[in-house]
Amino acid sequence: MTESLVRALVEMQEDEALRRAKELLDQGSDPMTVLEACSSAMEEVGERFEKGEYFLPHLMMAGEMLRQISEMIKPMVRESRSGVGRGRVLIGTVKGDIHDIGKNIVVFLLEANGFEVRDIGIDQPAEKFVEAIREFRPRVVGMSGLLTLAFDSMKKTVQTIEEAGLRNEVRIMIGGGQITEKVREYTGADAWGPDAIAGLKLVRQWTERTA
Ligand code: B12
Repeated sequence: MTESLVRALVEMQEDEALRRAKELLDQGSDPMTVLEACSSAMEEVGERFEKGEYFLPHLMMAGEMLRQISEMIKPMVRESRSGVGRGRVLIGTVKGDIHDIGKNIVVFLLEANGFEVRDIGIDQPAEKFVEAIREFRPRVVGMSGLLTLAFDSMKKTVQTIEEAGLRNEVRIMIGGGQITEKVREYTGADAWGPDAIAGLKLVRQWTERTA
């Protein structure tokens, strides 16, 4: 069902990709399945980039197609899952990294489920996370990063939160394409999530337990 969407994304056929995504959604496909298909297409785009077959403009085009598909999905997720103020989550992409499509998906899924989210954006240094924790007082802090260099930024951010005396006040989750349990251990975060739904589950678990 989703193969033609994946193909169109990988082959950079923007109109066809958007048309196919809309068709799938109109036919009642689960928005999360459509997003998963997009992610697997991005894997292949990334691989072509690594092999030197694709270049930066291809990554940019891929990002743009994905952004537009996320925009299509947003209202559907909002419609299907509603909730009331359940807790605060602070989220941002760590220093040195400007990827934000995945983070934005995490944000809209959390908001759709009734969490109050403050998104501090991309390329955010550790100090900005600390500043925002002091101001916003979230239960959960989420850090996103797709580059391998983001691992060090995440580690530094966890350390800085600890040095600021705020580590016991928040649970920290990390996520982004290359994150694994090993990376989580390295950074000192409490948990990691492979996708937005995993992020939502963590936030639910943490806010219910301490509520
Ligand atoms: C689109 C794209 C871009 C776009 C990003 C646009 C944007 N607004 O985000 C642009 C063109 C800007 C870009 C730039 C670069 N990119 Co780029 N990019 C990609 C690409 C193709 C797709 C990323 C994406 O959006 N995926 C889809 C989303 C939905 O997936 P996701 O982000 O992983 O998010 C999901 C989960 O991970 C999770 N998640 C995400 N965050 C969080 C947070 C929490 C808390 C939780 C729980 C879960 C979670 O939930 C999301 C939804 O399910 C990837 C390839 C790939 N395999 O990912 C390369 C990739 C990430 N890029 C790469 C590179 C090298 C670059 C550049 C350095 C290229 C260059 N030479 O300039 C620059 C870096 C700029 C910088 N400083 O950050 C490499 C990274 C390699 C590495 N080991 O570090 C990749 C892996 C490509 C590759 N295979 O070589 N890129």
